[in-house]
Amino acid sequence: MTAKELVFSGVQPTGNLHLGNYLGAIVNFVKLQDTHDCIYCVVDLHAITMWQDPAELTKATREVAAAFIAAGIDPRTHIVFNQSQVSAHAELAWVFNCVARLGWLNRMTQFKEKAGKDRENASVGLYAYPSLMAADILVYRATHVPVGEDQKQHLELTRDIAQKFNNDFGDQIRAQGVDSGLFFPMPEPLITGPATRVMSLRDGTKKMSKSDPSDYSRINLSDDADAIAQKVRKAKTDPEPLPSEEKGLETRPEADNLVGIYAALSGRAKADVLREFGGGQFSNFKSSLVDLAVDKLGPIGAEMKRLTADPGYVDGVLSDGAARARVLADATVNAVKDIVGFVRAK
Ligand code: AQP
Repeated sequence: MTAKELVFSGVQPTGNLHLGNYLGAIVNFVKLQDTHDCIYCVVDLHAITMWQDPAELTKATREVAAAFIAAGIDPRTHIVFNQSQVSAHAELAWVFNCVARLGWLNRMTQFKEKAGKDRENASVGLYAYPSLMAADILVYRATHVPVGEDQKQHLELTRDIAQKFNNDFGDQIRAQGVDSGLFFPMPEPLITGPATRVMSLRDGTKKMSKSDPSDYSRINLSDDADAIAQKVRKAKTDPEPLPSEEKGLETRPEADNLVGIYAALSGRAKADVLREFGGGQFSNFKSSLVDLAVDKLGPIGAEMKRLTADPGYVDGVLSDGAARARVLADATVNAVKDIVGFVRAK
């Protein structure tokens, strides 16, 4: 790792942390700890872009932090905190609201999906969400951002904002001693790992999501063995046996998803999984998938339960992480204030 490489990513405390969040994001967070300095954030400011019950928000914030730790993130070597404790995120987001263009935000598919038909009634925060996400990343001048595929467009917007800021304020940035004029780096999305897009267990064409009204659509990290077994058994399939080759999954989204989940959890390639289960009935495959999922997720769920039973410990981790994050983030915001021309006490 070069000294300049820094990883940042976040997860929203909106309840129902699921297998998609785990395989698409958290598994990669854990791996990157060995090669990078990492900052992992529970993005509570993002969560309130849609209504959150305050008591549930507090609980979900602790639950995401517990999931990070239970999955293997070390909050002493790296930084784990919740976003609202570091006000620099919101301050930089305001500057970025003034850098980003309406046309850019109008193209964001996540806003369109989440606002749905009742756009007029969506919060301004939901619309401006990508500016805040850009601030989360750039306030640490992070270079690498591990995310699921659904966040690709927001990452592109983050790069556009970084570039426009660097262009708009090039002279001032150079006057600050940054000869290249690149005050903000162009952060790279890391959309890698075993399952960048895990689909709903009820509909293989829809992303597994926290907000799906059916709990049977997802495996939650807090699910016990019985719940995992029931959900996998009830997962939608088709009447055909499993194919023996990967191309046989092309027109079978539900089968493809379950095989993908099995492959991701077992660290094997899909083709290899099909060599073992191809030609067989779904019921046998599902039994093996239940055993595997319980084996892999059970200990994480149990550790999350243990940690959330001690909110004092979790809150301590978050406030310690926030204190360390604040030092880094405040330095960036102070430099931005100087670049933009804001008067501040020195
Ligand atoms: N289905 C998924 N497959 C792979 N990765 C996923 N991620 C989310 N869903 C999947 C990744 O998980 C990280 C944290 O997501 P988030 O909580 O910040 O936001 P989200 O994408 O809005 O999560 P949900 O579950 O889809 O929530 P709702 O229902 O509110 O839309 C991100 O890196 C994301 O890519």
